[in-house]
Formats: sequence, C-alpha cells, structure tokens
Amino acid sequence: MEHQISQAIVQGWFKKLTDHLVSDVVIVGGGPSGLICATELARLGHKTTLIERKLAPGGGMWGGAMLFNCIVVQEAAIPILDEYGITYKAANDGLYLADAVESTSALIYHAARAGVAIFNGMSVEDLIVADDMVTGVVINWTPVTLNKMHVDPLTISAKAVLDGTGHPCEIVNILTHKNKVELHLPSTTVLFERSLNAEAGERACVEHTGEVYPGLYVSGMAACGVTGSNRMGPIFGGMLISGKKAARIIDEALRKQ
Ligand code: 48F
Repeated sequence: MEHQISQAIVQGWFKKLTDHLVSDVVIVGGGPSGLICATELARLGHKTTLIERKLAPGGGMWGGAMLFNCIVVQEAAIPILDEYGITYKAANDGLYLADAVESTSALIYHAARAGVAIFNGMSVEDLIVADDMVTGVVINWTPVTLNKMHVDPLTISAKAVLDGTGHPCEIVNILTHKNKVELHLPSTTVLFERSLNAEAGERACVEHTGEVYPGLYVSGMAACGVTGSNRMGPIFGGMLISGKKAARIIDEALRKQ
C-alpha cells in the first residue's frame, strides 16, 4: 500500500506541473491581491498558475495587525467579501471587521476551487525575457533558494506574469536589476514604498495596478512599491479591489492576443 500512496502523489503532482509548464498567466505570490487575481482569471477560463514561496499562501493577511488576527475592510470592498462568502461586522465610520483566518482561508479555497494550480514552497527567482517582453518565470524550491544551493531551476512560460509579491515588489526588481529596461511608469525605475498613510496607500494600490512592462503586471502592495506610494497597514479592501482590477486588465490583454 505504501508504494501506491507515494505513486498517487508523485503522478498527481507531476501531472499538475506538466499541465502548467505553459500557462496563460503566472501569479507570483499568494497574498490577498494575487489570490483574488488568480481566482478571477481561472474563473474566466485562463490557465492560471500561482507560485507561493511559503508553505501557506495568504501572505500578510493571516496575522491581522501585530498578530491580532482581525482585518479591517472598507465599504467599497464589501461586495467582494460577500462574493467570497466571508463574514464581517460593522466596526466604525464605514469600516468593517473580519476574521483574518476565515478571510485568508476563504481566498485560498476559492482559488483552488476555481482551478488555479497552486505550487507552494516554490519561489520565482528570475524571469524569462525575450524580445523586450516578459514571457515566463524561473522557478526553484524555496529550501533550495534559502540554502543557496547551486541547483539550476525550471521555467514556466506564460503570456502574462503578475508581481503580487507585496512590499518588496521582488519580480519587478529582478526585471530592472538584471535587464537594462525602463518601466512603463512615470519614474521608469522602482521607487520603493513610502511610510504609512492608510487612505493614500489604499488609493494608490488600486490606481497603480496594471502593466509595468510588456507581459509584467503589478497588484497590491507591489503596485505601491514600484510607484513610491504609501503603505497602508492592516486595511485590506484595496488589496482585494486591486486583485480584481489586475484580473480585468490581464483578461483584456489576453483576449487581444
Ligand atoms: O504581501 P502579500 O500579502 O501581498 P499583497 O497581496 O498584500 C499585502 C498585504 O498583505 C499587506 C498590506 C496591506 O494590507 O500591506 O502587506 O500585496 O503577499 C505576498 C506573497 O508573495 C510571496 C510571499 O511569500 C507572500 O505570501 N512571495 C514573495 N516573493 C516571492 C513570493 C517569490 N519570489 N516567489 C514566490 N512567492
């Protein structure tokens, strides 16, 4: 029986990877914005792969604020909580309170149920760049990258890649550090985030969600990071709306191809 258990896992996992080596979209980072974007794109029929460095997707949502595991969401994002079946109660001044664990696990569940291929414990360490365009990601096991083991990676090709890596905007940084490219932003380089201002940060993360280089998109805190916008702390409505917006923009771009 033991070998049959192992055989089922190995065969199932390799089929999932093989089926997604050529994807429509790769989402890097399973934070709230990446999870929503992935779910929406999968629901629209795009072959969507999500790579998450840690064992558990969810990013900065599990811990609420200072490990007080509640999150705050503003009125504008309440329809998304309803759509994803997340419960909440009114807090104050148009703000609502939700349980961080319920909210995070709901986003992960819906991504998996929508058909997103989620690879956890895996990191994106580089991009494939050809003809002035991002055409995929370079992947490796997180333990390999953490231990700095000299092991060559594998690749996943995609028509669109989303940097949903949050504060470090890691994927855009890799693009600009390794390649002499200019971003399609007023600054042309990564500006890095500003100090906390909840209202400005929430506005900016939605406003700056979009394509920053052919084939490469940003959402959530990465959209603030690349544009030198404020961080916002433990309010999450902007992340959810940003994920939806990213999905809409990527869907439109893919339909034109
Ligand atoms: O930071 P994160 O939660 O992304 P987000 O969607 O949301 C930000 C909020 O959580 C919070 C905030 C607003 O309220 O300020 O921070 O912008 O999640 C980013 C995910 O990306 C993973 C990382 O482990 C985390 O789960 N990640 C980062 N770099 C890589 C990566 C990488 N190179 N490869 C794979 N995953």
